[in-house]
Amino acid sequence: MIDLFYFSGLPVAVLGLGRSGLAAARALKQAGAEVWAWDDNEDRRTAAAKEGIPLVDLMGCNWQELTSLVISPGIPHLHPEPHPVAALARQHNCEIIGDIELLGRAMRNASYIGVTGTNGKSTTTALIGHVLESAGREAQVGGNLGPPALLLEPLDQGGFYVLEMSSFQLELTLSITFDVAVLLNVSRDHLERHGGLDGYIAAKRLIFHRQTAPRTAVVGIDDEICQRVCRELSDAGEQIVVPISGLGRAAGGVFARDGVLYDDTDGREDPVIDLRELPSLPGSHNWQNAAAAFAASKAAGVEPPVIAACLRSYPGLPHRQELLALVDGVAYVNDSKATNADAAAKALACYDPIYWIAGGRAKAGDLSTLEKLFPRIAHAFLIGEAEADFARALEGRVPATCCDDLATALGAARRQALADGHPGAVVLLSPAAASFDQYADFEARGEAFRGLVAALPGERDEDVLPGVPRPGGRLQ
Ligand code: UMA
Repeated sequence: MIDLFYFSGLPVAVLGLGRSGLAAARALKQAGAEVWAWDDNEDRRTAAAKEGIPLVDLMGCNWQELTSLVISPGIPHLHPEPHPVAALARQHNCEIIGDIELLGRAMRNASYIGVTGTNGKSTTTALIGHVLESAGREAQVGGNLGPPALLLEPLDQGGFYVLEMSSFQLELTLSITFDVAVLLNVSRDHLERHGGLDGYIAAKRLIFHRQTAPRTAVVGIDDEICQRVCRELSDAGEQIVVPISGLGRAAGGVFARDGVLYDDTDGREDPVIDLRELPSLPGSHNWQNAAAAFAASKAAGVEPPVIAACLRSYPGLPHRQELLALVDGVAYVNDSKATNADAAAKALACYDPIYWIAGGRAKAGDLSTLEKLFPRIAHAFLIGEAEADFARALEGRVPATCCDDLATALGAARRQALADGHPGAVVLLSPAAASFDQYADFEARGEAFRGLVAALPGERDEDVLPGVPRPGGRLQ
């Protein structure tokens, strides 16, 4: 746990006692701060009180005494409307910060690598952490992918915090200047929390805040928004800018062409590794993640051949195109992390034929961006609040069945895949929707799927280790 010594003896408000907020309240209490904690959910308050976290109703307290409100990233403080407690804080000139800001203020000598983007940030963060740790550097990996920042270990000079930064967290982090900042891609997501697309892009760009050379910006150029950001940063010339791509040449940067990773940062276009041989990084989206991890790790001082060896040994993350089992010749892939259409597109592009389980709580954007991939989908099995909308979007294009829940969908998908008997069939949970209508979060949804798949009858291919993608990655 991080020592928040600088708040010792001072009152600090904490709103939200979920994963990040509870860790913040504990760290503040341990540092001797006077914690005023609150959560709108009574169960969360009761759980916090049980472990001695002092509760104070922040709507009725004396704000003159407070200088800081530590707010959980999931709680709106600007859009669509500020939470009433955030509004009160602002009214009283009380700073509104997040748990990662608390980490930054405490650990001033360590280096910071931040990773953001709409999709791929967990994989890239984990990959950079894996490279640094395997290369013998001291590294702590957390943030949006968990563990929460304040549960990480303290680090001194020479140590690296590798942090996945959501747009919510970036808005609440004021004083970290990232030594290496990665922006992977931007597509429409969380727009309601940022007052629209421009606000979302502005939040993502905070990752480059105050960077000057030799600090490094690693920027994806596989979408138009990030291409523009990359151009603007290069023109401004403040920091070193390394463009990255999973789709083709990125002059002066790191890129994958036809699956082979090249390093052109020294203008030599050195081939690094054939990414098609890496089972845990299937698809061009993962090649972009690998390019970003390569560029970031090189900027952090790791030698290219060492990075290549570490990419080879990367084991992959749960809930991201995670192959769970091969039963009676049908593969079951858990991609519960795909909470929007753009993320689902990445997985849909990797398999054929697909028995697709999708749905949940719909987000901004619709399935029209997936149209090119429809021919790969043999049948869709729809769940959750979005099922009627998704069924309408697929009508006449992809056979679809409304199944309400995951267990029913899995059963139906399995029966259909077995009846069709196509080689290479994949039952893919890649919901293109949030989980909150039926589950606590995407992890709970993925774990539920894992449990259901584990209980399937049939003959299993024991070469497929749960949690480790199958050699070859692509199952087609
Ligand atoms: N709460 C209130 N009032 C409200 C809303 C919420 O009191 O009006 C309380 C809830 O009752 C709950 C707490 O706030 O107790 C939840 O706070 P939170 O939503 O910020 O969740 P945490 O458990 O603290 O998890 C957060 C991140 N969640 C979000 O950003 C929504 C987690 O990212 C992150 O892993 C964790 O901190 C540790 O750093 C998850 C996520 O979904 C994975 N992130 C989004 C994404 O990836 O798209 C950004």
